[in-house]
Amino acid sequence: MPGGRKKVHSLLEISDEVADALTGKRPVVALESTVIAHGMAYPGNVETALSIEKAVRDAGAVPATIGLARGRFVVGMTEDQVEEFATSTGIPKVSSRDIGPVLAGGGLGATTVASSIVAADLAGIPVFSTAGIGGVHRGAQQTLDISADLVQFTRSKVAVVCAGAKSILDLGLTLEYLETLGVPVIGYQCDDFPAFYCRSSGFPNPQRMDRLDTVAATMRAHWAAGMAGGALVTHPIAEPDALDGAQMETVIADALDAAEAAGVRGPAITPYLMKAVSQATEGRSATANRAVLISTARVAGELAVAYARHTTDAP
Ligand code: PSU
Ligand code: MN
Repeated sequence: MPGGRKKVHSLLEISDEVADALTGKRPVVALESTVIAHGMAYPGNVETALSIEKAVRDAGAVPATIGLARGRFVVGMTEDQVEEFATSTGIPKVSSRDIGPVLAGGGLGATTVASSIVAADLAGIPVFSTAGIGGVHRGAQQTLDISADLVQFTRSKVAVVCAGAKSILDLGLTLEYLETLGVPVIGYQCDDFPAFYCRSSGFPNPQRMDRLDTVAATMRAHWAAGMAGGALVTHPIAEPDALDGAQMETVIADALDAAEAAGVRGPAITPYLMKAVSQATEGRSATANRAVLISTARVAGELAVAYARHTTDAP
């Protein structure tokens, strides 16, 4: 569409640092803001968000934390903006379907994985990092509650680095659905699809790759073949930070019962369960959450570096 790019750019408020890196074809990692606004309590959320950014920098890439404000996607939040998202109450959680309404309304919006990769794709950032993606919820056979994150993976050309998804979800069904959607799922230096706080979900990753150069080459090949969407790159939480799978199962089962009794549904369910799990583990899950956010961001930074090198080296 003639003029289409211009329209796209008018929706982006890109920080100078991120814009410079993109112009110079240097590595950038996109980051979400739902985890800041809804995933953790203040002031830990600010400290964690800044530590995530530091992990990306330490790996040699530029972090671009994404949110919605003033009718545009902010790509590369300042520390003040991170503080604003961390402290303001009532910031809506924005998934794919909410992007248009919140852009038009002009208010703040916390981006989920789904809406963050929309912005990353528009900005030309090929790598995104999150600790846990949304997925197929337990009981989805009845509720049809399937995160729009999964569907958005078929629309945005962004590699999503994560430590799998939380076992509050049905991870077996999540992997089945990713297969149906044609999304490559790659274990980086791991056999099993990780379960966020826990190193393994018990389900194997369909692919395992031990070098990020191979992952970068796979992304390029996927896109060269005309695939519209992205890929999922999983890497587990480090052994010393990991929580015990069997113990977490009990905690999660209790949290799911409590959510049902309280009638919590829809977009509110993920934040509700995360809070309940954190309380039940007396903060141990929150500590693990911070650790896995940071370790995932480091891998994403390294992948962005490998991808930028691979792109530059390409004939
Ligand atoms: N999982 C987490 N922490 C989070 C989320 C998921 O461990 O904060 C957030 C992410 O932003 C993810 C979203 O994209 O929840 C998924 O929500 P839903 O299932 O409503 O699509
Ligand atoms: Mn849902």
